Amino acid sequence: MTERTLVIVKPDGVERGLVGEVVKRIESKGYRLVTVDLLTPDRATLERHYAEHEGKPFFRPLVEFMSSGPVFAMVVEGDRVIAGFRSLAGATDPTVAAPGTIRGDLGREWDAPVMRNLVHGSDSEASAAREIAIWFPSL
Ligand code: D4T
Repeated sequence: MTERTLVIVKPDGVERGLVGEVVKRIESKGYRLVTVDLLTPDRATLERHYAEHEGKPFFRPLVEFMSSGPVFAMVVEGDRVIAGFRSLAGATDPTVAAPGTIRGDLGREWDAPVMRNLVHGSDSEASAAREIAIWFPSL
């Protein structure tokens, strides 16, 4: 089943020069880039993107961190890519993410807290549709 998902290389990943590495893993797996953008997101965009976390203690720090520098956002297409990219990314917390995953291989323990986990990937079909509309409204 061909799906689309929103993937973001977060500010820590862009700053460390890991965009190419993340794209390489996505393309090597057979997924296709539909569109990409390098941008510093504004708070309003991030508040919409992370609306489900509003009110949680990490919400404000997360929005501040995500707006602190450029991110590399992309729409990725492929067979069951929503679950597939989350499996490439690994567990949310890089300190426990399995080796072989983006967060497990590249996440650094001393970069804690957990919001500095290099990448974002949509977690369901509904989230993917919602997030793609926020980041790429013309698609
Ligand atoms: P994203 O959404 O970035 O792909 O991450 P996950 O899907 O793996 O994790 P999430 O939605 O639960 O969290 C979103 C974002 O918030 C940061 N975070 C999360 C945090 O800073 N502290 C926390 O306790 C949690 C749970 C990391 C990812």
